[in-house]
Amino acid sequence: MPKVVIIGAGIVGTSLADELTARGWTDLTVVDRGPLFATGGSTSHAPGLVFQTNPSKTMSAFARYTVEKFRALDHPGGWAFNPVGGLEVATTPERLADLHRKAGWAQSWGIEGRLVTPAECVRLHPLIDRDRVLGGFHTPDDGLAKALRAAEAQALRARARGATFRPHTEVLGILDDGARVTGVRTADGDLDADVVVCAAGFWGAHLARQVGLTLPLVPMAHQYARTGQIAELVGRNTELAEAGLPILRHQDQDLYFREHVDRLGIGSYSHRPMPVDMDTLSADTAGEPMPSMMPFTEEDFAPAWTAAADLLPALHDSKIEEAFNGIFSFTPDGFSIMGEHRELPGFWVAEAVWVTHSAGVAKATAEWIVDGTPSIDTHECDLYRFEDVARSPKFVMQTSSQAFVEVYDIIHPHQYRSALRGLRTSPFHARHTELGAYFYEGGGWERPAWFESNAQLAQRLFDDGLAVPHREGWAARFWSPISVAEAHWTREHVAMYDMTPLTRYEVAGPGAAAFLQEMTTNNVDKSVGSVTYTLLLDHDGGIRSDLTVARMAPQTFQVGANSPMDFDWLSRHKPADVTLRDITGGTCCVGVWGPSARDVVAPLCPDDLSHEGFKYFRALHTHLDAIPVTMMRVSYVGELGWEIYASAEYGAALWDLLADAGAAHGIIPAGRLAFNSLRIEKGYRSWGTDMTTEHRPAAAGLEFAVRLDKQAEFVGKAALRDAPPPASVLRSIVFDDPDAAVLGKEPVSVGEHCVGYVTSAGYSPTLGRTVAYAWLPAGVRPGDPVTVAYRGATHTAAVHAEPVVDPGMSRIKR
Ligand code: FAD
Ligand code: THG
Repeated sequence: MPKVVIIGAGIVGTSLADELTARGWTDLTVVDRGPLFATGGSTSHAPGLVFQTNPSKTMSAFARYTVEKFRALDHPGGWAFNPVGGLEVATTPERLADLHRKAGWAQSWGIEGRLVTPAECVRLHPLIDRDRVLGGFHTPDDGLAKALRAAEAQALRARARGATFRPHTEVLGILDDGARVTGVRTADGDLDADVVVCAAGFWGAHLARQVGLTLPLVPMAHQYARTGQIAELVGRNTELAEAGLPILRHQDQDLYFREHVDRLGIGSYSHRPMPVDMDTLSADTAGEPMPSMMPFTEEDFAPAWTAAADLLPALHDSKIEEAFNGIFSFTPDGFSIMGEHRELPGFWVAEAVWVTHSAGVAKATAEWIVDGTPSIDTHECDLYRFEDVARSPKFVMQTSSQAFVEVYDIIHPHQYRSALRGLRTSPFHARHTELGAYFYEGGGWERPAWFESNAQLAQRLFDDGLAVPHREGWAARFWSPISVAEAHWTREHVAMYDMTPLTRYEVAGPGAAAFLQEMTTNNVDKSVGSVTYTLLLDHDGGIRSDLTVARMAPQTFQVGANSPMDFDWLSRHKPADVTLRDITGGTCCVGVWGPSARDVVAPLCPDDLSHEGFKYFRALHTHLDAIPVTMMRVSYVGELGWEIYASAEYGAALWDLLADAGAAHGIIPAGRLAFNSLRIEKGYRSWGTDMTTEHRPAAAGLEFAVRLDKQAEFVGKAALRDAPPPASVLRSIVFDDPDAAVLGKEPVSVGEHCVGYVTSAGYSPTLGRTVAYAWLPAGVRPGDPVTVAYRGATHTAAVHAEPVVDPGMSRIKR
């Protein structure tokens, strides 16, 4: 049986000890630098509010599991979870509208919740000033976690199964034998281990750095205060129950509230970000009750107090009695950090986890460690989701501070970071700027969303009758009708797209072909010049990514991938006779697509670009004019044309060459919005949004990329053989109203019942309607009507046969 050491006996470490021992891994020791179980970490003072609704399906599922588990925990001291319910109030019209979006997420992810009137808000929480609120969102299954009791109850279960808990044992170092982790060093001596899990809370980044691992988290102070006795609360709660009113959020003022018997606790995110300097932590917290508590800074709390009393007038007769600046972890994207150190097998992290998600994260981590694959999609929390640039101290600090400031803000799904822009630009960036590109940010890259230079063309097309949806407000943000014209023009003429940010690797060496055969689902061991669409699966057959694999030489492949997690996955499995190199940054790519693409490119190329001379899904090293390029006849937008790659130094010349040659054919630059609309109407999925490890190929409509008859025993093959038919499948739906827009994650209903949710959506220039992908029960068939709830409106739509556009492939294969 493997020997496990868990560093940290907070809510994460104890929950993980429970989950691992429950799976039979009972040779387990949990060490903590503090006493048990009030260790002095963040868990020791967490007020324990658990709001389950989250834009992320995974985070909501983590929270749901935490609630379910804590409700059933036994502790002699009393409850570990008090299901008082949750209430969020809106005091602005924007927030009220946004509560509809939240209600949508709740419905999509299966959390009970409903919108309530101001009168109902007051009925649920009588301290609320009726005149302040415009409405609320009530979630009856939310509530309070008693974090310390939950930690102890889980620890006791683990101990009963054989686990040991060692207080006052600080881990000073991580031990390894050059290949794997072998244990930890403490002041009391070394502890052997095959698996070490860092669950050290905000101290974790410090520990991980010792083994060369950057955990992008920032310990931040966050203010929490308790009032004196409040007359209106006297007699409402017993000491044991502590609370009866729902936990309350007032996000317009960055505040949350809970009862402590006859007092109120108030948490505030309205203050400046207060990152904690770990080098001076001991000095800064000297004299405080715990090492995770900084002295209270009253002036930072003043506006919060005023705003709190505005909402809850009973506070006017009260004052703050105790308060502190508590420390916990913030990450650049608000997600936790989970996974195994690639360079030091056996060293795992479960970091930046709220009490809310703790049991869910622990369960997934235990499954990952014991079974090799978590049963839930964890990609948003993956340790290796960060681009290199996102690991710099400056980036981590700035984006995590931003995440703190925005924690209760209304964030549009297309809203991109404003700080630290311009870090990664393609060689076409100067041209894009001249052309009036509106830039989105993705993976650190500047990506044109549309081009103002196309405004006149768009106007002309609209004047000539091209339909354009009427969008205003939320759906019109980070959007432009120009994108409709760009998409339409691509289908009618030709456009050029910056594909530089598309992640690409070179996989080379004597073992390259065999390696890719073993890692992916399709047959990639084909002739030089072949391109194959193929999938990376996990061991359960869940989709980890979709790739294009181009064989450029007998032992050299170019792989088009999706995220740094693909690099991580391939690296972990790579044999010694294969090299893997990320070539994204040193190269650039422009997609030239549309019916006139050949007319633009062929005259520049010495090779035969005819349909027969350069077939669909083939690749070629060649030249365009004097520029060395690799061309791939692949089109994510579903048109005739090529992805044209070059070494980065040729980029500017390549763009100008294509723009000049294309002028006679009306070539335009086009952006991500058009790109996205076209790929959706063409039926192409986007990994991470439309499908994840939660889905097997058949469910996602990607079985065509799986060759079960392939000789290689590729990763996931066995699981697919045994897989039952999928219960839900990814479908295309088309909205009836030409102006209907959805943005993703909206609940989809058949009749009265919510049966699924939207993943991504775009306005189809071909149909003049929004087309979306949605996960739906397998029994819901093309032609069936559905409804989609969008911020309080209900849109009707119908399931459509796929692909919606060009099922015969006549646009591409000509
Ligand atoms: P911790 O509880 O900090 O546990 C980590 C443990 O590791 C500590 O016990 C520490 O002593 C130990 N350790 C560290 N380094 C070492 C070492 N080298 N050797 C041995 N042991 C070590 N979350 C919610 O979900 N809802 C809330 O309402 C909520 N409110 C909050 C309010 C405040 C004021 C604060 C500060 C946080 C709040 N949180 C809330 C966040 C929540 O408290 C934390 O995210 C959570 O407790 C983290 O749990 P953990 O087990 O990862 O960390
Ligand atoms: N270009 C390249 N690589 C990529 C992408 C890309 N890798 C990541 C991501 N995008 C992969 N996604 C897709 C999705 C669909 C297609 C290509 C990449 C595609 N599909 C054809 C179809 O379904 O009709 C495949 C047909 C076939 O298998 O022959 O073209 O954009 N380089």
